[in-house]
Amino acid sequence: MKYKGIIFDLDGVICSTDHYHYLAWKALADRLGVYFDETINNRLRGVSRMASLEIVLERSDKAYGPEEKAAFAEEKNNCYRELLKNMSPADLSPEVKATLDTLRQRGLLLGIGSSSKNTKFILSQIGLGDYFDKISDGTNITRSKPDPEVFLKGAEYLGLAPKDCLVVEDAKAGIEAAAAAGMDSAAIGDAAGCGLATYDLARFSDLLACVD
Ligand code: B16
Ligand code: MG
Repeated sequence: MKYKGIIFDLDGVICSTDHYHYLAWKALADRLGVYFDETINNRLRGVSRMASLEIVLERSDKAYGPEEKAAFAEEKNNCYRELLKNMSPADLSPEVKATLDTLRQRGLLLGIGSSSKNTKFILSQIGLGDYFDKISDGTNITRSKPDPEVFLKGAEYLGLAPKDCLVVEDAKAGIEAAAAAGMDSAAIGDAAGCGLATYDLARFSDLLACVD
């Protein structure tokens, strides 16, 4: 085996919450009279909540202080969490679940490395509440991807050296974070083709060929 563990990004890798993020940011932007569309939403992938807010407010004529910004982020998150209640185990693709099960059967440790502070809620919504061996997420980091902190903590929680971990990511910032952590990476979706990953995946199950 090339690796002892795999650290998965959550949003865009295990499941898709993009549309819910979009709807919640759009509701805030509309209330503030700020233009927002799907193209701007794509720039928020893998970016922390406060950094996402800064991107949303780029189109605003008004400057806001830290307290107003904290309130906006909370407003967006409350709306987002309401929308996440619509998620269910049907939002976990059979291909993703079967691939995870196979990786586990092969003896690999499986962890999460996500920027999201809603990781545990999302995992429980899609029926994976107790599935992963360890979770490193937005609640235990101080620096966002492309900083390697979330993956280094993930490896530490799994009890593994960085060189024994493979990261799976859909955001370029996440692939950069894996490289900065000294870990190989597999890019899927948006990040595939960025030229920085160890492997590019056309589909999730292609991961099985990367670990042999
Ligand atoms: P939250 P990931 C990221 O998750 C999302 O891709 C990004 O769009 C979001 O802003 C960020 O989590 C923070 O999420 O507001 O739930 O704390 O891709 O790193 O799993
Ligand atoms: Mg992601």
